[in-house]
Amino acid sequence: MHNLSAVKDTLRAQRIEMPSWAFGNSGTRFKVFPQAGVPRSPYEKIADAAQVHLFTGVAPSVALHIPWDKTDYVELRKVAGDVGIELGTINANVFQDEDFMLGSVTNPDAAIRRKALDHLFECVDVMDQTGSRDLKLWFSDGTNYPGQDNIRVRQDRLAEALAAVYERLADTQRLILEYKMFEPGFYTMDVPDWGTAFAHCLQLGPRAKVCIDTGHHAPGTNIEFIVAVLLRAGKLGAFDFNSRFYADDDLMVGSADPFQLFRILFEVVLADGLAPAAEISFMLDQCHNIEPKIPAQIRSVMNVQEATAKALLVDTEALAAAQAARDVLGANAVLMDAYNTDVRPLLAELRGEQGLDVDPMAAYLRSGYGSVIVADRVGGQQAGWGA
Ligand code: PSV
Ligand code: MN
Repeated sequence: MHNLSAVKDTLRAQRIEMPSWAFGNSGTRFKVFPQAGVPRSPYEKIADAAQVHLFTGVAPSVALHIPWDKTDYVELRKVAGDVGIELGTINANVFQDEDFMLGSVTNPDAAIRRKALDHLFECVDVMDQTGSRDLKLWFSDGTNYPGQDNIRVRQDRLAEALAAVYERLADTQRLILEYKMFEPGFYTMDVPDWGTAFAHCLQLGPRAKVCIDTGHHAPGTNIEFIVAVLLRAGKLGAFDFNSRFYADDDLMVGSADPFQLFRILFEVVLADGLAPAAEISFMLDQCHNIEPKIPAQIRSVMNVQEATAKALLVDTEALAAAQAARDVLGANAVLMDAYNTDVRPLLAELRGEQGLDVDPMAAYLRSGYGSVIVADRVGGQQAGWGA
C-alpha cells in the first residue's frame, strides 16, 4: 500500500518549468493567428508565467530562448524574482539565421560553424547572468537528400562543437542535448534519436545529459522505455513535455495520450526521478496556436500533476508481488488501477492545504487577469517565433 501523505509530499514538492515562448504567438508554417493581450517583451512573458505559478503553486521557473528573449538578463532576473519566478533553462537558437540553411555546428563551412559556436558561447554567458543550471541544445542540422553531405563527418563536427561548449560550462552547469527524428531535415537529422544524443553525452562527461521531447519520435515509439534506459544510465537530464497526434504537434501535454504521460511518469517514479537529487528538469515545450495561452499552461501543469499523482499511486509492492508470481494480468491490473483512479479530489485537497484555490483554472478565469492584459497591451510588437 502507498503512503498517502508521502504521495502528497512528493506532489507538493514537484516543480514544472514553463517555456517563455508558450506565452507568445505561435502557429504553423501556414499561419500564425495573433491573440489579443499577448506579451510584447520577456518581462510580460514573465508576468504571465507568474500567473500560472500563482494559481498552481508548482511552476516557479521559466525557460528562456535566445535570442527570442534577448534583454538585460540581470534586470529580467531581478524583476522575475520580485514575482516569484526564477529564470530556468537557456535554450539556444541556431535554427533561424539565414546562414544556417545547411546546418549550424555541422555546416560544411567552417566560418558558419564558428558563428554557431559563438552563439552557443553567448548562451553560456547568458546562463551566468540568469543563474541558470542548464543549457539546452537542439540542432535543426541535417540533410534533405542522400549524398548531400557526409553523415560521419557531420557527426565529427557536432562532437567538436559540443566538446567546446561543454568545456566552457562552469562545474555547476549542464549541457542538455535534445534529439528529434525529423524536421526540418527530412532525410537525416544530425541528432535524430536518443541513441545519438546518449553517445555524444557519454563522450562529453557527467554534466552532459539527454532531453526527451515527447513529440520528437516516430509514431508508436515506446517513450517510457527510453525514459527507463536513460534513467538507468543516469543520463536523463530533462523532459520537453507536449502532446502529438502525428508529428511535433506541440499540443498541451497529456491532451493526446494521457496514458502515455502516466507510463512515462511511472518510470520516473520507479527510479526516484522526482527527487530533487535526480536533477531532472520537467519542462513544458508547447505552442498554443488556437487556445488562450495562460489557461493552456495552467491546464498543462495540471495534466502533469494528475499523471504524476496516478504514477505515485501505483501499488509498487503489489506490482512486485504480481511480477514475482509471473501474474501477467495481475501486474497489469495493479498499474491500471492507479491509472483509472480519479486523482482530482486528492489534488484539490492538496491545493486547499497549501492555501491555493482548489481549482486553478476557475480561479485564474475569475481573476480577470486575461481581460486586463487585453486592455493594457495595445500597440507594440507581440512576441512570437523570431520576435
Ligand atoms: C524543436 O522542435 C524544439 O522542440 C526545441 O526544443 C526548440 O527549442 C523548440 O522546439 C522551439 O519551440
Ligand atoms: Mn523541445
